[in-house]
Amino acid sequence: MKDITRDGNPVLRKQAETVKFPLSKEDRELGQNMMKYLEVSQDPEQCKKYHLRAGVGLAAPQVGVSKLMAAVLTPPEEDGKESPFKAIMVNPVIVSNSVQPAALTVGEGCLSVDKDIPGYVPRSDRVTIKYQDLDGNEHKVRLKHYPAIIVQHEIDHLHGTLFYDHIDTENPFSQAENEIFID
Ligand code: 4LI
Ligand code: NI
Repeated sequence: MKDITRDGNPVLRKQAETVKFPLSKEDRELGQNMMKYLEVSQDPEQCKKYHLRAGVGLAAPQVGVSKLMAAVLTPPEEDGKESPFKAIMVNPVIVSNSVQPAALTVGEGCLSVDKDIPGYVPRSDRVTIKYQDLDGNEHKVRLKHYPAIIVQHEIDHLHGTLFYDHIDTENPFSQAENEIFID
C-alpha cells in the first residue's frame, strides 16, 4: 500500500472496471487496505514512521488496480459543524450535482502528483452519490463542501482524470460566477 502510482503511470489515465459481487477476497482486502492507508497517513506518528503523505481520499488506480473502488476519510473538524465522511465506495457514481460551483481556497493536492500545481479546481459544491459497500449494500448520500470535493476528486481518478486537468491553464486562479471557496 506504500507504493502509490505516480503521474505518468498509464493506469491513472484508464477508465476503471466495474467490480462484481460477491467480492473476491482480493477486492475486499483492496478496499480495506485503501482505508487503512488513509487512517495511518492521518496519524502524525505513523505517517512519519512509514514516510507517507497524508490523504483524505484514495482510489484503486492509485495503488495500481484499475477497478471502480475508492476510499474516503475526512478527519473530524475542530468545530464539529460538518459531519465527517468515511466510506469504502465500490462502483460509485455521481447521480446529481449542484449548479453551485466550489473550490478549495488553497488548491488541491494528490498522492499521485508529487509537485504542487497551483490553481483553483472548479467543482460542484454538493453532490449526490450512489455506491455499494464491501457487502454489496447500496448507499445513496448527499455531500457538501469539503467531503463533496474529495469524492469528486476520487471519482475522477476512476475515469482517468487528474485534478489539474480542471485548472484553467491560461488563468489558474480564474473564478466561476458565484463560486464559493472552502478552506
Ligand atoms: C496531515 C494529517 C493546504 C495545501 C491545504 C494532513 C491529516 C493544499 C489544503 C492531512 C490543500 C490530514 C489535502 C487535498 C488539499 C494543497 C487528498 C492535509 C490531508 C490536507 C489532505 C483529495 C484534494 C485530497 C487543504 C496544493 C492527497 N487534500 N489538501 N487537497 N491532510 N489534505 N485533496 N489541498 N495545495 N489529497 O494541496 O487527499 S481532494 Cl487529513
Ligand atoms: Ni488524487
